[in-house]
Amino acid sequence: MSEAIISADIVDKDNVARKASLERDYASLGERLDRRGIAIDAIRDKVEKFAVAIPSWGVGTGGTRFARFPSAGEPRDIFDKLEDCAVISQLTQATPTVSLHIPWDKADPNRLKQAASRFGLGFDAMNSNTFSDAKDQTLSYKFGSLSHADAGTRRQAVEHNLECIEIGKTLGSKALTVWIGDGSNFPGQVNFAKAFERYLDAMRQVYAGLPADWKLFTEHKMYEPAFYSTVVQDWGTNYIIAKELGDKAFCLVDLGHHAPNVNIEMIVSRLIQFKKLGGFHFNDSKYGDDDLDAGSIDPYRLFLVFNELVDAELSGAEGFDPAHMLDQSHNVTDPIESLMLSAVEVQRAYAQALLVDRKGLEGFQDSNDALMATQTLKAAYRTDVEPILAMARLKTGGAIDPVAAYRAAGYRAKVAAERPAVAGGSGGIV
Ligand SMILES: [Mn+2]
Repeated sequence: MSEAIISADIVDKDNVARKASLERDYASLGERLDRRGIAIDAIRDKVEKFAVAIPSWGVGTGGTRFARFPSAGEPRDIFDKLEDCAVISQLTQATPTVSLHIPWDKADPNRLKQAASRFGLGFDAMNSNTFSDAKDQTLSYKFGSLSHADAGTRRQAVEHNLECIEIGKTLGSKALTVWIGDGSNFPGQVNFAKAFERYLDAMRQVYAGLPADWKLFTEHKMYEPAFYSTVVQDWGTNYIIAKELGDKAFCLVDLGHHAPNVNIEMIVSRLIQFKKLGGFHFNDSKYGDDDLDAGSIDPYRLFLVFNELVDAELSGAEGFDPAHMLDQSHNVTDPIESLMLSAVEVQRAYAQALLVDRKGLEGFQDSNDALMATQTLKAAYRTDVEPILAMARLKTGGAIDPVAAYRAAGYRAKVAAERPAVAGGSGGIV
């Protein structure tokens, strides 16, 4: 039995006050879905099993590009972060794993494992960091890491990634995510082909260190911190990387790492079709890599991504098993509340996508009925699935209203008293 950080009495009290209304809403939605030939309990069962990993860096308050505004009760280290992640997991019952970032979260792996298992948490993909210089690092990544012109710097970056794998092996992680900031700010600064060849060569060495049952995820991003060229800039380059490295290499899609208006759901479809979709960093954005809460700006896009995922799931696409992770960090909300709501939004998109009349859609596509095809998607998207999500949480021991239960528990005020403010800390824009 894992330890609950928020008192069960507080969660129960809040749930009791909401339960009767929820049951009525669930029954009413069930009746309407039944008319569409959908069994609500089957959807709820799938939602219960859906999980998304919390990024350790997400529970700290991120800065803006220009400044950092610390909040009360921020986690001081990875052990505080794990406690915050445990709160999110307890109340949403949707986030059983944490994705670590090394060296930000570096600690004795056995202690980390022990701390996580106390709360019933596991570890998702390990994340390496060669986009900033760690304290006491010999060679700087100012001009790149895995694609650096200097062989010694590349070697150091490879060794860091191998170290992340070693730590992850003790923790029970099964994947390494690599995102690099390598690129250039001026035309002529780097030779595109040579830089990419150096990157591939370095990544082959990382891949060689991967255990047999692990996956390697590479994350593309069109720009930033480099603004003229980026070595792993888009899904095309990412696909080449995954193909070059081998069967354990896959592409990771961070929703914020594309130009505005790019058709991300179509990229997702292509990667599924050619068996190279590794997983996601879910977040939302208005302009660039804004790292806002999932579904906060364009929930329809999130739904359309899940429409592709559910299509693959239901058609039994070979090798289809994407990793779901959140990746967000900003400055104006309580990160625990934002992460809980993001996890719920990702679940919501999944539940809505499960409601799509796929047989009907196929018929409209085959008969070129564009209007009815798009209305078929809209009918699923417009369905308020909140009673399904809330019932799934209630059934698995979570909170009907996670934010209300969290606020009733006064967790932030409690940790603010226990955790003195620290200077620095690690935010993240990855
Ligand atoms: Mn990311």
